[in-house]
Amino acid sequence: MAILSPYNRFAPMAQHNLFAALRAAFPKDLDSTAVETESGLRYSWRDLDRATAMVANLLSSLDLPAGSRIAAHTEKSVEAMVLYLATLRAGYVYLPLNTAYQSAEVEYFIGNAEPAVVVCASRNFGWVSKIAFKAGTQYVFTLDEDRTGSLLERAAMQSDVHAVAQSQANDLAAIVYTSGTTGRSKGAMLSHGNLLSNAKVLKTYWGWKKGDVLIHALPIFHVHGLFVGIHGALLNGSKMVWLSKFDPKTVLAHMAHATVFMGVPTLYVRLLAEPGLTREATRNMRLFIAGSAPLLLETFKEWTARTGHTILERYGMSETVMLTSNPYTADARYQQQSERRGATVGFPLPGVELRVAGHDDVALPVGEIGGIQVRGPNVFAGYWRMPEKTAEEFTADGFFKTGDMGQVDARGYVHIVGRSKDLIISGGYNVYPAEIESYINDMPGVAESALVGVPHPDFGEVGVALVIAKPGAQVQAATIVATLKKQLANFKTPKHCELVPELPRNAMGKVQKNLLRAQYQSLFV
Ligand code: MLC
Ligand code: AMP
Repeated sequence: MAILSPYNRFAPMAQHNLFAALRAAFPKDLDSTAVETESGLRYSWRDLDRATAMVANLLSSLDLPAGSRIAAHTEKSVEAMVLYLATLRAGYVYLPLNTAYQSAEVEYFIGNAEPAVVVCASRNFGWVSKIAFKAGTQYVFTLDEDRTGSLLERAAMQSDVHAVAQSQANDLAAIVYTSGTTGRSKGAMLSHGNLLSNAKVLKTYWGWKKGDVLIHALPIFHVHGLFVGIHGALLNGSKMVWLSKFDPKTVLAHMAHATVFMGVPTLYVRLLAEPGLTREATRNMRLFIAGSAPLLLETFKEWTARTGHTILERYGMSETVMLTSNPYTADARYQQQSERRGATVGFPLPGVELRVAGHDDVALPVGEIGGIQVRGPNVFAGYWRMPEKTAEEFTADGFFKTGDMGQVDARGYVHIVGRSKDLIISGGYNVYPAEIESYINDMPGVAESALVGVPHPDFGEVGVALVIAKPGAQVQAATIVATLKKQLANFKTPKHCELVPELPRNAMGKVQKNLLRAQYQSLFV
């Protein structure tokens, strides 16, 4: 029987730090390859361990208050992933920012989150540091794709041994900004417990196994590439083929020695345009996973016809990580259904309670359409410093209102049929119409505008802006687009802009966006 020393009378606190769990899953052979880049660089598991220790030691040496946010506005690189893992390791809170965001967007996020540390590309240091120091940030480091920058220079002076910070399951691990269901962008607060519970469920549900190799081709500013991809591979001790940017030919070339691929629907559409996508080219692959936006049934079917593989579609959100998934193998809860069905997002993941509810937040009968609401260990703690907004998005019995409309069919499959939130999902990126409209409305000569999403063969959905000019004003659509390009992330720029004499309105005077969507729906298809 173990005897506790009088100096150690309390049982050690359970460790809930997400990095500790990922580190524990590293394979025994630390010198084997953990990450391989498109340029042939190889990082061993030992490299990942040492590099995260050094960056974590650097962060720890800064004496930051507990709960400090570490913001990253950096291009995708293995070192950018190391920064994420080191932030977890040191017990701080990671704040990823898409590098497409321009100054007004970055100013909002940094002003709202007040990070203690900001890491950015050296070419952006001038304007990013100005914003950060104004918001009270203490340290701004640089990190570039070619493994240079002050972050790594400073980390190189640190020890490569670091004891992982002790974390509770409820401690914050990351804040992910999302347009949410209404209003300005909100920071979804995700805990170590949220992220780890979801990663563990997916490891089993998707049948991760020894020898799996993930092709990682998604950006790491958002939930899909940052959490689903990285946690999936690391928790399985699996190698990643790390591509800084999605390129269909490069992805195809790596399929011969990989087994798992994850992508937003646009990636599948672009791969299908490659004549090299064949059964032979995908022979070694075990699993193709799609999500972040609706996968068209025709893409799903064409993929099966071309490759013999059935895409597994799943559904998630920044606020909840993954919620539902088509089955990898038979799911005992649903009469051993093992079929991956196109145009559905499968079943609620183990531990996730999902209901389709009416206005009274009560579950509707099978087949009826209502708002999708969810509850579970993966659901976030709330929006950063927005208690009222958080309260609005939860029901009295603790379900989170996703803002997606759906139905559950008789076999238990969840179907997403639309959104109650005014949101456009373009190539897997969220575009919040109210934000774009406010920028257009502020332009000289503009009286009013409306942005609607219409079908697009490549991006799935894109924004179309309809603008009314003030009487007598000379406003050009091309000028509006060019001005937006300078002000906002490029993916938010409408793909079509048109001056119109009026907008259709209902009796209350509200713009009828459904009529506009119907009018412009064949513009690109
Ligand atoms: C680029 N452009 C886009 C765009 N991406 N426009 C609309 N929507 C997008 N998603 C713009 C470019 O700025 C350029 O404009 C023009 O379109 C053509 O660019 P491109 O070269 O074809 O784009 P590319 O760089 O190849 O990027 C396309 C892409 C990328 C699909 C690879 O958008 C991407 O990686 N998307 C994935 C997003 C993602 O990871 N989402 C997960 C969110 S998490 P111009 O005018 O400059 O020529 C989430 C939760 C969950 O949703 O469930 O997972
Ligand atoms: P985000 O706020 O970027 O996390 O985006 C989350 C939103 O993406 C969800 O609320 C859905 O509207 C959408 N989404 C994610 N996966 C799917 C999917 N498989 N099918 C349809 N929509 C999806």
